[in-house]
Amino acid sequence: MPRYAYPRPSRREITPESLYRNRRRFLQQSALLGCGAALPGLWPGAAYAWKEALAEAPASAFSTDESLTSLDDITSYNNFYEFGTRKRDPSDWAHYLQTDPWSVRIEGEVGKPGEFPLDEIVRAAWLEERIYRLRCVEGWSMVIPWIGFELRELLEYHQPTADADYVALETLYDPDNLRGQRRGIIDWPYREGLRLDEAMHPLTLLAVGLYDKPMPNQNGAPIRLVVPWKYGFKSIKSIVKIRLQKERPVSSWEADAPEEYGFYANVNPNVDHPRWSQARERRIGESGRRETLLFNGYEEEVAHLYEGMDLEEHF
Ligand SMILES: Nc1nc2c(c(=O)[nH]1)N[C@H]1C(S)=C(S)[C@@H](COP(=O)(O)O)O[C@H]1N2
Ligand SMILES: [Mo]
Repeated sequence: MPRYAYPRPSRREITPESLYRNRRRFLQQSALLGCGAALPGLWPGAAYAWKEALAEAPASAFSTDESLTSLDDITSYNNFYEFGTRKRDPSDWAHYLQTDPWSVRIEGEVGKPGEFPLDEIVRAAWLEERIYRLRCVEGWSMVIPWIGFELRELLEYHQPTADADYVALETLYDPDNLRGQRRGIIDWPYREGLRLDEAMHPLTLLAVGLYDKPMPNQNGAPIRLVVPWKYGFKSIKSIVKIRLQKERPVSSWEADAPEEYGFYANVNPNVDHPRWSQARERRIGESGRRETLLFNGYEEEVAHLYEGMDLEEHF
């Protein structure tokens, strides 16, 4: 596992034990609050307490100072093929996505597999002060103030085994409500994958909100991945399953068009997509184009993950 030479946004080292203790403490607290009238304003219903607190999330040390894309653009120009392939389809149809109840299952090469309700996962992260706000360029088109916690916190809790080399993630499959899944746009459910060291990098977030709100449905409610140094499609939405495994997973886009979409998908101005140049990009809401930066500007933080690899071959 590589060493991280830069400041970590998290305040404390988290052991699985302390995470567990906090889960238990939080559950006790919730139970107390649930049966009394304690602090009604602060805890409007224990199940939703974390949603009310998102505005207080402190800034990540990795945030850019680029100006933010408007909430309106962030929520009306989306890729979420579960609702159709047009940019407006997600804002038109994502209200059908059922996000409550929601749980995330962790399985495969882990010492402690299991499925936890989303509320429990997020509230445990809140208690440990591990929720923060990362302002970064997403999908090379928008600058979004995400709110979330490091994927590695969740993975560490479940104790990856020595054979856990890769992480495979899956989106909800629910064709009754996700109308795009009634058509064979891709092989559903949407799948993505990361190498374990990429998944354990502190920049890799599980985001549960943006601006001061819980995640809008069209952006991948209630929990989605954010991998700031990769192209947008790696950031899988509405995650229900995370599997650790020995073999490299095949992502949906790779399965669909392997010559166009590689497993790594690192933002790289020097490697063109077969049908277009990737040297320049346009921010939504801006008129001109700008030079694309290697690893989306996070070269210092992530380049060591790919030392010795030919990035034209492993695109
Ligand atoms: N489940 C799922 N996740 C997905 C997609 C999708 O179609 N389905 N599209 C991807 C692509 S191509 C991009 S660019 C980003 C867009 O995220 P945004 O709409 O929040 O900007 O989500 C990614 N995650
Ligand atoms: Mo994308």
